[in-house]
Amino acid sequence: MTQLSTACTLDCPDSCSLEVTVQDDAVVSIGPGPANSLTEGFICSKVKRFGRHQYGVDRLRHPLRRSRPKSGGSNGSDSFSRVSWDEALDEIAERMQSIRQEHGPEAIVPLAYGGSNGLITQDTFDLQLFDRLGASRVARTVCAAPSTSAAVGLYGKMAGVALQDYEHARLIVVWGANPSVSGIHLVPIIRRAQQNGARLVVVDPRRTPLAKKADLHLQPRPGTDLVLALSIHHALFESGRQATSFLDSHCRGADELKSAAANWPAERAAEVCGIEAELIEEFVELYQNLEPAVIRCGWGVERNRNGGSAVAAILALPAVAGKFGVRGGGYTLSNGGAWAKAGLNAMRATSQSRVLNMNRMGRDLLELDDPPIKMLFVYNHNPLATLPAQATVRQGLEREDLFTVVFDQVMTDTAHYADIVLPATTFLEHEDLRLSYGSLSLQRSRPVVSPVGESRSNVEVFSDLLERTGHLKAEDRPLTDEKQLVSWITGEDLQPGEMRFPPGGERPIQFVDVHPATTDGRADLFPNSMDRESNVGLYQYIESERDEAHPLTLISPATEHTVSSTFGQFLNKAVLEIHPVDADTRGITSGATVRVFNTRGEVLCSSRINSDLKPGTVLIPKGIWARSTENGNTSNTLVPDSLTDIGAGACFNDARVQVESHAAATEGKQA
Ligand SMILES: Nc1nc2c(c(=O)[nH]1)N[C@H]1C(S)=C(S)[C@@H](COP(=O)(O)OP(=O)(O)OC[C@H]3O[C@@H](n4cnc5c(=O)[nH]c(N)nc54)[C@H](O)[C@@H]3O)O[C@H]1N2
Ligand SMILES: Nc1nc2c(c(=O)[nH]1)N[C@H]1C(S)=C(S)[C@@H](COP(=O)(O)OP(=O)(O)OC[C@H]3O[C@@H](n4cnc5c(=O)[nH]c(N)nc54)[C@H](O)[C@@H]3O)O[C@H]1N2
Ligand SMILES: [Mo]
Repeated sequence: MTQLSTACTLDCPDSCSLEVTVQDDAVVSIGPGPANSLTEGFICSKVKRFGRHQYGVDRLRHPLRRSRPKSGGSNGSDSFSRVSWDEALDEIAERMQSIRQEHGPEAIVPLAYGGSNGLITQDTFDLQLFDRLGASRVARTVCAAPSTSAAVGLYGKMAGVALQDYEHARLIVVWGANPSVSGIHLVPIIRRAQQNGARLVVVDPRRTPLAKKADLHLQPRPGTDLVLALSIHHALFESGRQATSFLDSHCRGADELKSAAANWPAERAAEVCGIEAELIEEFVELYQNLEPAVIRCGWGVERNRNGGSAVAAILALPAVAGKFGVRGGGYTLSNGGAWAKAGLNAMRATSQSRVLNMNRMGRDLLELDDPPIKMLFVYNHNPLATLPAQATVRQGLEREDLFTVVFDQVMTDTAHYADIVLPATTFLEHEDLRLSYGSLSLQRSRPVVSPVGESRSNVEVFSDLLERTGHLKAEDRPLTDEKQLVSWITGEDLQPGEMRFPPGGERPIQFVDVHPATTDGRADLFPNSMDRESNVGLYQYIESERDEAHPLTLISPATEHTVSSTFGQFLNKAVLEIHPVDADTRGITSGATVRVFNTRGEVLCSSRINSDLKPGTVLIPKGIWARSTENGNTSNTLVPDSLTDIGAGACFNDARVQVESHAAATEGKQA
């Protein structure tokens, strides 16, 4: 048995360092490694059990070619037959050439998101291939697009407070984040801070595990955070408690923010948010008086029509209240931007081809002309499970005249609609470099075992396709060796088990060690670019229309069982969570099969009554697969493909639905 150090690349802020025990070229066990101080000697149960993903029945072991039509319930592995890599890649390369000739290069669309990929398996030879072909480009907006707009606009993506430094805070605000599942290493740090006397505030429409431990829980209606944040600004400005000297010397745009906030005195805000005005005042008192104070802004805030403005208003709070400049004070969102000046090499694209928003991919597959999409190359992504407007995505994938390649580790819901399926390696079988967006670290992830079956890495496959399409250049060749690619990107040898930190260090203090990367180095509390991008203007609240037929708001946050849709193959039945009051009025009992519906479609699944939800809000988890519901539809069937105010992001938590017991629905139809 050997123990090998590596790092987890899955889409999670924590980026754990790992120790993998290997015997006879197989993974025996996976545990925490010592390198990343955030890992603190424990890892999540999903990665501990990664072996079942690596060696499970759903793992793809060789290339497959479709042998039956896509539509008409042809779903299933029996629609495919095994082919060799050469046959598969030749066919793909030929199709690329012929589609390019007949329809133009933009008829080819690379569909990737890459949340669980590092600097080796995303935006290297894949980027070169599609760039040199002149394929359409895809805006990766399914996550973090509105938050990124806000973080760039206000602070030029300044590095955030290190999660380890939350231990120094006297006040911790967890706003629209659920670290108990989505980044578990923050939880013991918060617990220790609380033991040392820190206060905890949680802002979330449901009573999350941390909300249960909080001193104050604000439970706003989904999508109303903008109003809540502005009312806090208003209270600070109105009572003269804003940090005037900090605003004068380090910020711009405070006056514009102040006047937008003036629309939201606590009483009016409380009504829109569905919370008591006294609770807003209590928040203001805590935030004003306690120091250091830190806000962990999560991604639950951004996924609605007000998402961009809401994140911006939250990120502006530490500036207005004067919370920067001390260890454990300020905010944390994504720390990805901390690496901007780290001197890492990257492959670059030059093509000016059209850009498609992935949140509209279903619509684009069905409607786009000039040219229509003729080839979809899916990798690092499971669009049928994770994109909005699922019915249109599925209809698009069903097009017989669309040539679809799905390159994945397992037979995903999307892969069932492929013409060619290619088996991919996992992070235990290939090289990667993980830039963490939570802990401030760059780590090397490396193959600890040989690939399962005939699976190949992204670098192997995309460089091979460059070769087959005649686009591989002489200077590319050395870098097709993944180890050389690692050295080229890092500019030195980063060994497995080592850590590298960005210029501001592992635990930077905001406005001391790191500063806004805006043009004048000031925080911009009212970025004009954001104001221009929004139809209504920055910090202007967009009310949701009343929809009597669909009065409930569906949210679909992360759960402990999956990482996005990864590991969804292991889930049994998905459940809809509903508040007892909403269940009662609909005659729904716990465990009953329910029909959750709106004009986009319906989900049939089991139900669970949960008083932790805010009444009027229901929940179906993110990332479930078709097999987990009665009718194969998941939350994304009900999610609109409307876009956020700023950043063109997805509105996952802005779906309006109705719920009825399935028994009632069937009786209704019979009557
Ligand atoms: N186990 C696990 N970990 C993950 C992931 C996973 O799928 N599973 N996904 C990873 C990825 S891709 C991401 S982006 C992060 C996301 O991690 P988080 O930032 O935690 O985001 P979400 O899980 O989307 O939602 C967080 C919370 O926002 C609440 N929420 C929903 N709507 C609103 C709203 O309008 N306002 C407020 N204030 N709260 C709201 C939800 O109830 C939820 O508790 O986690 C990463 N980590
Ligand atoms: N309803 C709802 N939907 C959501 C969300 C929500 O809150 N609600 N959240 C959204 C968020 S935050 C995100 S980030 C997206 C993520 O959505 P996706 O980008 O679709 O992420 P995953 O579902 O993890 O799918 C990634 C796929 O890539 C494969 N893969 C991993 N590594 C490699 C590799 O090296 N090579 C190849 N070829 N394949 C690889 C994995 O096996 C997996 O099937 O989902 C979004 N979808
Ligand atoms: Mo995400």
